[in-house]
Amino acid sequence: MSDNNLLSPNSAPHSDVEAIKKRSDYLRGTLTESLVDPITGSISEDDNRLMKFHGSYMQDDRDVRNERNKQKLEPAFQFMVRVRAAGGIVTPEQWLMMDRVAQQYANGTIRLTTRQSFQLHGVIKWSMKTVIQQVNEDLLTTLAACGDVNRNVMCNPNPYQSEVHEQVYEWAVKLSNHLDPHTRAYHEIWLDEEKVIDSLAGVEQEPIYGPVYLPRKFKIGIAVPPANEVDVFSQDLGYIAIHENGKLLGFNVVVGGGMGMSHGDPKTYPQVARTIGFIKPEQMIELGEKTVMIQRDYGDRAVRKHARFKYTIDDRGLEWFIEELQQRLGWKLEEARPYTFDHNGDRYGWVKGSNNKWHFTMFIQNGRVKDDAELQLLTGLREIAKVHNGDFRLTPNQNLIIGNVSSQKKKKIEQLIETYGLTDGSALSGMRRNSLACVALPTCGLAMAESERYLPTLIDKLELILDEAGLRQEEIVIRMTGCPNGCARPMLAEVSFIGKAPGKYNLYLGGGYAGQRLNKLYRENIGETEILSELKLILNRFAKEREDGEHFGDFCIRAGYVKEVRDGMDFHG
Ligand code: SRM
Ligand code: SF4
Repeated sequence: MSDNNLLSPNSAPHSDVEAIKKRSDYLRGTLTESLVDPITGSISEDDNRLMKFHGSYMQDDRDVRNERNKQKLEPAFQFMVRVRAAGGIVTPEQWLMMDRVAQQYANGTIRLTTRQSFQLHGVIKWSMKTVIQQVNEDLLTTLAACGDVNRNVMCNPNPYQSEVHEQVYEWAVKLSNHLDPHTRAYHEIWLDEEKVIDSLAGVEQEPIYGPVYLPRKFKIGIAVPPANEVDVFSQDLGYIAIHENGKLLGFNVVVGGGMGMSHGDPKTYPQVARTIGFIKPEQMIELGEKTVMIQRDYGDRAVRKHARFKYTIDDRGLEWFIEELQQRLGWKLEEARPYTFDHNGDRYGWVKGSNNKWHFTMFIQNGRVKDDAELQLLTGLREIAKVHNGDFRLTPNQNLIIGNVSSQKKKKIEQLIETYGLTDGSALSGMRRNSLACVALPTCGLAMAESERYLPTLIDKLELILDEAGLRQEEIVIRMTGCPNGCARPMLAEVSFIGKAPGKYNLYLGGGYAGQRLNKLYRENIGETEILSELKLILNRFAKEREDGEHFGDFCIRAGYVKEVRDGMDFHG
């Protein structure tokens, strides 16, 4: 237990970021000036910290970093822009806007993220204002897509399956709106709104966050059993919809999940969220608000690595949290209700919804929407968006649902799907259909190894092993990240790779198929040859010795490859 965390936030020494937030005047800093500075494509470190709250990160193209350095040029500075919509649902017009902006101002690709948001890469500083204005004109936002606030609220991406799914989505939107920051800085800096409030005189307020916002990012996801696409146990705060006979009864609440850790630092670890009780639907917003405020007041503001809500809970205890929460709410949670999860992957292909509309879930490799010699994905989706009058739904598995297609439009959309070779995943291996990779190189400044650019070719090779073992259709959840921050939630996969150095990964096994259990380190710092030989042995044995219906992650534990991890604090042990 860290002593730091038990001090009140005001008495502990604060990290530099806390000071930057404090003097930023509700996230203004000197961003306006930095953005027009013609001398450099970068912005100051202080402004870069604030920029995150506005939905963007300064990056540089790491593929050309050394070369530019040799030529004594400044790094190829560029910005990543994250665009969010609760539950990842957007209109065809919004899709077309993203497509247009990606081509005109970014690197010509759209990235669908693991939290149902969009990312654009390669935007130069001087285009940032235009990009953010265009995003807002079409009623999407970048505000709070990053930064020490509540992030995009994730939600089961299939609201059409039943009325319960629709209601849950509506709650996700309400909660998301409720937790949005109130600062007008965003509107002033990006949307040219005049500064009408004198924030320094104390008139401007952040009723939930206060002037220094949260100690760290905060994440919420809502699952509708039996599906756990949102990986509810990875969230700081998760809601699990409890429904009976088509009626939403309420939510079980889970708290204190998170993925990020550092290699070789046992004080940092991934954690699965734990259940604290059941609430009625109309109580979910108040509970969300109070939970965020508890983290605001008790989260560690001294050590950012230790500032996530999972550490606040683990240090102080779940009982402490429940008591603090109930005291602030003025009411008690009921006992958690039974439910079961049976998968965290997407269900592909066409399905008719409860509203008689059609919905097509398509596989998008690692969420990257682009045109290349093999596949005109960006163009195909653009053509679909031009005729589609339903919606697009980004899934937590980096895939896309063409949602709410009317019977009249279905034929046309089917034709376009065929013309552009878009896939429902049925011709792919079960492993590829269940794969996730984070962005990593060349844009992510924290990447230690490739991820998005490497996992597809590694799977090509693993597929040869799967074919030989008769496991091609076996659904195996496989994930890769370029570093241990866990952006593709690899610690919850049945098999995962976490980057250590170029071409080297730690191999983890034994995660739960439905995202209910963390995996465990099996081999450290290995390259492709060793990865393939290790997995060949295990997959072959799995094919021969598995029990009926047994999933790969469960087998890895039963066969003794790794120990079961019940609590994140045992992840490294
Ligand atoms: Fe993430 C940081 C990409 C989901 C944990 N994440 C980053 C940054 C911004 C790198 C940076 O700080 O410089 C990455 C930008 C890369 C790039 O070039 O685009 C990045 N994270 C992503 C995305 C795009 C991965 C993807 O391939 O889809 C996801 C965007 C989500 C969104 O739309 O909001 C993304 N990141 C996640 C998730 C998964 C989730 O939220 O469900 C996690 C693990 C869950 C969690 O938070 O515990 C995650 N990202 C991190 C962390 C570790 C936080 C920690 O607790 O220590 C960092 C590093 C940090 O914050 O300092 C990070
Ligand atoms: Fe970057 Fe690491 Fe996140 Fe991958 S997991 S996007 S390498 S921060």
